[in-house]
Amino acid sequence: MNSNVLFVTTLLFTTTPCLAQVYAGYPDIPAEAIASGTSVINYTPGPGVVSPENTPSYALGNPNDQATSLGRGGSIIVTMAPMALIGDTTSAADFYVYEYKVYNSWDTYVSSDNKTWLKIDPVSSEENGTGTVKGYDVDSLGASPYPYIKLVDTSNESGASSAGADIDGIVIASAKQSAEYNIVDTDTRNGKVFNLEQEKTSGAVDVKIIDKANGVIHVPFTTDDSLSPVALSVQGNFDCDDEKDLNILAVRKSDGVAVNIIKDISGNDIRTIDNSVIN
Ligand SMILES: [Ca+2]
Ligand SMILES: [Ca+2]
Ligand SMILES: [Ca+2]
Repeated sequence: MNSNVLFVTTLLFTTTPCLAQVYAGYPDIPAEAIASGTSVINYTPGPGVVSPENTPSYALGNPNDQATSLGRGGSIIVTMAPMALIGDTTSAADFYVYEYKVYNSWDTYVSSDNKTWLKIDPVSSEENGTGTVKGYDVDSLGASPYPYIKLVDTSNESGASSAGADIDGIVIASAKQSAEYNIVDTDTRNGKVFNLEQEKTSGAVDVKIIDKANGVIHVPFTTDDSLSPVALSVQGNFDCDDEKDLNILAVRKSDGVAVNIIKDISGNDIRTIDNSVIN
């Protein structure tokens, strides 16, 4: 009896943290993030939004207290390539929008082709002093993958450089790969598999990380056909933290020079070595 109770307690403590994704300050979400916005397809701010709040890339990646303001009636279209949003086959939210500071309203749409847009209403909304997090369930719309998400300000707020909804990040909890890849090299570390790969159509280069539970994230190195990837090495402590860092060797197509590009597993640049100037 006692050992059963102990077992159940241990299980709860070891599994619960995996079910929540935490971004500093914001309300937690009951899901694991597997992708976030990787590129902005269109940004059309309303009047009066100026630098730095008109920086479209602030809406990409994980929420980090840097937000793109939409302005009155403004909009932004974001993709999460090489991933595409799909339903998780339940009524749980499949993606989350993080809006910074004082709440400003917006409408949310998804699209399979960047032409036909389906409006989607939130199934959850949490707010605190840092901002607002809304969750959206795409199973209610049908089963196709949605590579595009569009947000349109409805706040009617104008006159400030940060007017309108302030989009800090879009976090995807259910997604699949939207593209085909050639795998160039592979490495393993601490039970994770790291594959250096190139997308067949666009030439985009990334490192795909597969964890023990077959969870997948992609760390982009280029979004275009500018590199020929050669080799991958996964190592620690390039930037003196405990995270593993990714070192790829690639040939830069513009001048044929071999470069080492080193990023952390969140995709942040650490160092690039141009081998034509290193003897
Ligand atoms: Ca769902
Ligand atoms: Ca706001
Ligand atoms: Ca941000």
